[in-house]
Amino acid sequence: MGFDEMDVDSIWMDGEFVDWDEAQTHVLTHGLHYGTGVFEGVRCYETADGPAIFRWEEHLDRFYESGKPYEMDIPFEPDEITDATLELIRRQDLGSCYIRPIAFYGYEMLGLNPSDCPVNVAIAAWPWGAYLGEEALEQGVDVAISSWRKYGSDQIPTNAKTTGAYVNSVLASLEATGNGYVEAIVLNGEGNVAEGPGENLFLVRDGEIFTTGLAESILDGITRRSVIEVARDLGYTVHDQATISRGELYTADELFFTGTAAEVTPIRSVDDTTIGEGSKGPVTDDIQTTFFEIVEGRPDEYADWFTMV
Ligand code: PPE
Repeated sequence: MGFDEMDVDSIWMDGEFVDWDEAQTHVLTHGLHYGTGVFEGVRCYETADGPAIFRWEEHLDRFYESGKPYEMDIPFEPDEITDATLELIRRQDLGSCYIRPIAFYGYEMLGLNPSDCPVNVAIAAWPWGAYLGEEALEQGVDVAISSWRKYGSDQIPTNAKTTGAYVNSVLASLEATGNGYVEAIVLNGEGNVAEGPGENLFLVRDGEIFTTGLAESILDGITRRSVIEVARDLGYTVHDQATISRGELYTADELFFTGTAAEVTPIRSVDDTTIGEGSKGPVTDDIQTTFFEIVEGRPDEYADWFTMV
């Protein structure tokens, strides 16, 4: 669904709320030319006590940290970004929604060194349903190994959520969907599994859970961290710094993606090879069910994962 069809009218930009259509920038913006921006994707869930943002503090921390390698000082305090976000959700009367903060080097001059450019900051929020489709959450998705490798952290820091770096994900996504798959799995420079274009990856074997480690060229996903904790709370053994070879994917009992947008999405085939029974496996089901119970029910033991709107 395009933005035109959504009931949204405001964006917070550089300290003030502006009309959705007025949230514009110059075509000679540094970030547009060189991808020098950092962003976040955060979900707010409708709960019995009203909308609650899932793991806002963690996303906010990552937002500021993403700027560090680019020497980007975000010219607003975390409290200001928080207040703006809460107000943005309230004034648009949004319940469950997706929140997109972005900071980028702006308009002043071009040339690679952005030091003289201002840093612009914007926050938008809109309704966003299941990332890979409602059906994907139940049936699982068909994925293919991308011919595009994930860049290493010695090329572009993979723990920073940098706008320009997402061209790698765009290539993987175009290739996968062009070939009739829903999503890709991207290998790292060593040829081992990194992650999806916009998701982290989990593997289940003999009842134990594995997810690719932080040194495998992945984004340190906040859903990943949450799922690791939830799985351990459920009693599973979780290997959270695993190296997963390509071959292990095909013989896994279960595979699933995690991400803010993708939530917990089962993978039912890789390169046309059926994974497990070709449907959502029992461990994936357990974790997915618990994940949705937490984000929608906000139980006491996970209350500190939420920021009430
Ligand atoms: N890896 C990548 C490359 C990635 O982009 C995401 C999030 C994750 C892992 C999972 O991270 P986290 O959301 O903190 O659990 N991708 C975001 C952007 C998706 C988009 O299409 O845009 C997201 O899920 O919001």
